[in-house]
Amino acid sequence: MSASTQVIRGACPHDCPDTCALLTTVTDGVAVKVQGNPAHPQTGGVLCTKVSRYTERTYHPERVLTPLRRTGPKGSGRFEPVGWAEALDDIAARLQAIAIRDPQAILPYSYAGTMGLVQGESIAARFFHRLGASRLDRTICASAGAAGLEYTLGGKLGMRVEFFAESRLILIWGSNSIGSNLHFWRYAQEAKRQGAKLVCIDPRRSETADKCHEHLAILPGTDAALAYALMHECIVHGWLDHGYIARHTLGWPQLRDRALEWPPERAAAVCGIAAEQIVKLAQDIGRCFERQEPIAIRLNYGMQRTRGGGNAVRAVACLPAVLGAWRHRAGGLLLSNSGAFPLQRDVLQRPDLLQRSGVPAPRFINMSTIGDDLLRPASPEFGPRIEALVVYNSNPVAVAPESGKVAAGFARDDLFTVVLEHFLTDTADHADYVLPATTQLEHWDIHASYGHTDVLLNRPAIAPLGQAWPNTQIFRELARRMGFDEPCFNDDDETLCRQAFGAAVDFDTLLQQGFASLPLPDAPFAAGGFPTPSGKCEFFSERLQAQGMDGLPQVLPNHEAVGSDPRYPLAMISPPARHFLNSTFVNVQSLRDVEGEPVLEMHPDDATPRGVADGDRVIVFNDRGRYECVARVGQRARPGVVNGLGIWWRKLGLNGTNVNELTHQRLTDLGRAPTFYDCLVEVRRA
Ligand SMILES: Nc1nc2c(c(=O)[nH]1)N[C@H]1C(S)=C(S)[C@@H](COP(=O)(O)OP(=O)(O)OC[C@H]3O[C@@H](n4cnc5c(=O)[nH]c(N)nc54)[C@H](O)[C@@H]3O)O[C@H]1N2
Ligand SMILES: Nc1nc2c(c(=O)[nH]1)N[C@H]1C(S)=C(S)[C@@H](COP(=O)(O)OP(=O)(O)OC[C@H]3O[C@@H](n4cnc5c(=O)[nH]c(N)nc54)[C@H](O)[C@@H]3O)O[C@H]1N2
Ligand code: SF4
Ligand SMILES: [Mo]
Repeated sequence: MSASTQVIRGACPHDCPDTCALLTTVTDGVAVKVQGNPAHPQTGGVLCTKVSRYTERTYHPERVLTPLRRTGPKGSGRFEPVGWAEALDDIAARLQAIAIRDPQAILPYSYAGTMGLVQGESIAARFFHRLGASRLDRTICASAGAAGLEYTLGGKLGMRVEFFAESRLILIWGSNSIGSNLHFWRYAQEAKRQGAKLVCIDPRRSETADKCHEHLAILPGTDAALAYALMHECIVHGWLDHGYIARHTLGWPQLRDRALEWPPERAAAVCGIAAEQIVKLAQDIGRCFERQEPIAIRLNYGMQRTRGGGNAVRAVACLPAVLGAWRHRAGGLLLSNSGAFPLQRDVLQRPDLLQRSGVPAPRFINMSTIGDDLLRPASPEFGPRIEALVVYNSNPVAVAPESGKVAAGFARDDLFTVVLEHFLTDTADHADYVLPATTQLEHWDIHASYGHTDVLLNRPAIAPLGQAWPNTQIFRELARRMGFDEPCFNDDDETLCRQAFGAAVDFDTLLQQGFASLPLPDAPFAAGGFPTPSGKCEFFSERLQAQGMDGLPQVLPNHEAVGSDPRYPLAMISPPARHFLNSTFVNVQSLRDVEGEPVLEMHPDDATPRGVADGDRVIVFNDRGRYECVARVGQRARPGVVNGLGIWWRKLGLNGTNVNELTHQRLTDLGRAPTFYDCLVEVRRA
């Protein structure tokens, strides 16, 4: 290694449960290679293909490297370079003018472009709190499942991912682990080598389903019915841990009665699969139960994007308690462990600053209905019309549902829009100003994880490219111009990293090795101790009942259930393409080359009667819009369901739209989340 070569420890910033530890090799100030840190057990020295190409993204010739001001119509993507001072002075003045009338007419829009706690919601949150802007209800991904867990287990807590390697039966439920949770899949494979059985529950025959022993290709949104039928079989056959149920659960008699209404035949009709498949899975569960072998469920967010998503998570989350699976560290369930992190959110985000804004409790705007909300006039219920948007870490024009309306909202001439970005995305194309942000290789950050239980530190590996600034610096400079003189706006990024967990995580360990494991028990609920009001796993939720809802997990039909509209006979789901991460990486040529074109997977039973052959260009449509893509006819799709793999940039698609042109803005039962996979369409040849 030459004297000018260094290796810098970092963390993958992407919205992925794996939160890998990175090692970036820097030669003469240039990042030449990004690898997985072999010292971090969860990463094991391995990265996914996407992030192995990180330098290609960082040094992409189309990176935005100076502030830009719009010169063409909104959406045209025509801009001119402008200096930082000029851009920030103008932005501050424009926001100030709106804030004087009503700061709630200003809305921040952000999500998980980076999962970093510092470049995510730290100075930005302080800024918008101090301003009194509308608050964003961040629901676009996980809030239905989060609510389902919260009402059942008491929080986003579950099995430690590493112990899946010791499980004997693993249900991979609503997750394409090979594509979106690769490091979990390594543990599942280890278990498989030790003789475990793997079962995939997914409407799509995903890459993961290919590699499991069994695949239950249920219709989207029917998971609760399946969970109840499995409970039915456990009750009928006596595969019940009576001791665990008695000591650590609430509402068993009611749950038992409800489950007995769901024999496998009834559930099979709802799920669109053979009853034998359900019976067989129940027998696998029963066999493990009788041998006292650990049974584990890797639940993931793919199964909570339909109307009943929250209740479906509740129903599935009851199973491990019924079986007493939590007694073993390799048994139970994992959806997310993010509740295990001792994050000092209020220290980072300073919601107390709302008191200084003059608007102590600004309204919430649900990010999943941004299409409608941008087009909504002022009214007593809604409040002021949205006059300004500040977007960072997100690409709503591509990722939010019913994107025709989102794009129409962003195209409003009377809307003032600022976008902090790396690239001219579909969203940035609609901005009045685009501000160049640094990437993970160029800034400090600190990370929790939703798939493992380690904290990771990210140190900058290279200097910011061009004139790019970290999000934090952009908001610090805006705060100064708005006259916000609270000392917390001077905190630098390393200080913010230290504030995130305070004394709860040893910062020296992070500085030295790049990661630190939380001190957690091996089996979180082996002896109960659920953080619910009752301290038990709540099969029956009095909190939900008090809100006028069913206290038990419900089986809810989709908003757009199959058969409910003869014009649109096909259900469409839109799970991620493996080589993109949401809409990130779509503009990285080597990854786009692998994905080829926007694809719709169809079963031959649906393709043949429509005269669609493999490789044909097709139009997918419903009342909301049309999306052109290429049909891939084969066994990945089950009959009656088409898979429109996401999430392409609209402008890189075949007709300037993407799959969200077809999705709608109706929400889930719990958690106010979008229902991307609850969508009816029809398909014809282009
Ligand atoms: N490569 C890659 N990795 C990613 C992402 C990405 O875009 N690309 N996205 C990241 C993000 S933001 C998230 S939230 C996580 C998501 O993590 P996961 O939820 O594990 O992600 P997916 O791979 O989308 O798996 C969802 C699976 O659910 C299936 N599915 C759809 N509807 C239903 C249903 O009603 N019931 C059941 N049982 N299954 C259903 C889909 O066919 C799909 O195979 O992944 C993260 N990782
Ligand atoms: N149809 C359909 N729609 C979906 C989904 C689906 O499965 N199907 N999945 C949904 C899910 S699970 C999610 S989580 C959302 C994801 O939606 P988003 O969170 O909006 O994710 P991305 O599309 O990856 O866009 C993130 C943007 O942040 C930018 N970015 C990254 N790091 C930084 C930074 O440090 N600073 C700044 N300023 N910008 C940065 C990236 O360049 C990128 O353009 O999409 C949802 N939309
Ligand atoms: S996207 Fe996921 S698997 Fe890939 S490097 Fe990042 S954390 Fe690891
Ligand atoms: Mo997500």
